[in-house]
Amino acid sequence: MTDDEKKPRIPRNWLRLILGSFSGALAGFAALAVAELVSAWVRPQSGPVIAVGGAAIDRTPAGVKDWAIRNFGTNDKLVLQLGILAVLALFALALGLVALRYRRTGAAGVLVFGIVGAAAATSRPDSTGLTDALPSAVGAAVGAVVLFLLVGHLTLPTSKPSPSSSEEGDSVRAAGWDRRGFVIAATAAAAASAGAGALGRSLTGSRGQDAITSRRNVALPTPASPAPSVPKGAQLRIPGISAFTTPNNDFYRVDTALVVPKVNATTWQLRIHGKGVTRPVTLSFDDLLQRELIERDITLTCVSNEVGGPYVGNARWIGVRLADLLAECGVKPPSRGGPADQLVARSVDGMTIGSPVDDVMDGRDALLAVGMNGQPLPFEHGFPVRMLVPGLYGYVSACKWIKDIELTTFDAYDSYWVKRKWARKAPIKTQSRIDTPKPFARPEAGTVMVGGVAWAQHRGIDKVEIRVDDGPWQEARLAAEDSRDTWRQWSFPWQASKGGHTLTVRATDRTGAVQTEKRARTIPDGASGRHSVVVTVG
Ligand SMILES: Nc1nc2c(c(=O)[nH]1)N[C@H]1C(S)=C(S)[C@@H](COP(=O)(O)O)O[C@H]1N2
Ligand SMILES: [Mo]
Repeated sequence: MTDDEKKPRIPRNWLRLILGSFSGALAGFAALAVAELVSAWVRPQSGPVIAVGGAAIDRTPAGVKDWAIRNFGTNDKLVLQLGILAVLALFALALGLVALRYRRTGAAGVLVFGIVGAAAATSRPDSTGLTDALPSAVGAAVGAVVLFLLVGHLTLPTSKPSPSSSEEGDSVRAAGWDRRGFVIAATAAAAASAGAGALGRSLTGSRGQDAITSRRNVALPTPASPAPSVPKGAQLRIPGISAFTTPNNDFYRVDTALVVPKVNATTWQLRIHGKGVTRPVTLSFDDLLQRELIERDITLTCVSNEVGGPYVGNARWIGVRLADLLAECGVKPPSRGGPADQLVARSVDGMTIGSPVDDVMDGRDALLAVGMNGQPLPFEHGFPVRMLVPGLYGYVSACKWIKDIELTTFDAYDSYWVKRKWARKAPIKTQSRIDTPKPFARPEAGTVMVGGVAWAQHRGIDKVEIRVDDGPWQEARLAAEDSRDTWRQWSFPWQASKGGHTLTVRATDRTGAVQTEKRARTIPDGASGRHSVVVTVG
């Protein structure tokens, strides 16, 4: 009796199926690992998962994108990439099974994925040419070969009986595979792929070193027009209230970039051109730093921020006044007879963001920002230069990693989000948020400090009111105002009685408009309605 007969064994057919799908998975792994290595050499953005992910983001309907941001927040990109990997894994397993029967077809199936990845990579807006196809193409070719070879060991001809037939040898041959050959080939493929993948990862990690060095070497000049210091009373000392100035690390991030662009400031350029630009220019980062810089506190808000949501932050920015620069280039706003009503900003990653020229040039502090809270812009927030226009949602004003400004018309061009059904123009809606108490908090009866923030950028906040349950609106105490371009804190000492209560907040801006109670979704031009919080007083 051999060992084989004593052990309960997986039926041979099943084992073969398992090994077949395992071969598919291994081929997929090899393809991705090799693609990772090649993309480290081409560009990290050219890898198949990043390219397909980017294409998926661009094709995601507005509603789904909003749902993803809502449910996954800044993790939306991780979830997307895991989703792509899961789909790939399923197909890889299936191709392995196909290859057991049809060896060439299975291997060719791997190539189809290479074509999809290559097509996605070369059609990305930031694609730098056909070399972007290489990671997917080379990866898929290697994956196809791996699958072909591995499955070869599982599909030995069964007709020829082995001359040196031990009992075990017979059973293995009869089932149609070469166990030793398979184990050796699979181990080699796995090890080589893991090595290629790890090498690719480490090369990608060390890429962008020039950009990192260029950021480290930035010395922000003292602004000619510094921001007045934040008034003492602007930051209330209430536990749980948002910091008046949001630290860079806590500042929300919303963008479509699966890989944060690392731009070298020393080679960065910004071109300004288009309709009515009588003196087009191309500026370097140093050109910008040598201009007169201004420093301003500006609160930025995302159009995808739901009522009570987290996508709003306030920072102290340093930058060049965009209106002055445009005027030097000969740009006139339409209100003064200029031919262009839209300013389209383009980023190095292919984003396009359109802002009304009239807003940019109406005297507000629209910036080409180079500094955020005393630091060069963090890479995540647009290093080396981004745009900001106080009073407009980010998707129509705040282009990060900017490289090009084109003057055109709203009739002639739809920017990225407008193509995806968001509004052409989107001033920030008057909003307020209760920061404390948190939803479902259980404060003790007595005085409970209610506090939060309210914003109506470029109009200013004049009043905040609180309503307890269905009671009357009661005025909250407003913190000192920093500027009408920033949010404003407020507090309300609530005499809380035992039981469940709903607190609701509303703000009034300086035009006298009261924050509407009409609920609107974020699409197409920002959420409206009133934030409320339910608490149980004990
Ligand atoms: N290049 C680029 N710039 C971009 C975006 C983007 O996806 N790509 N998103 C915009 C949106 S929708 C917002 S709300 C702000 C967010 O800026 P932050 O990530 O620095 O908070 O950036 C804007 N600028
Ligand atoms: Mo946004």
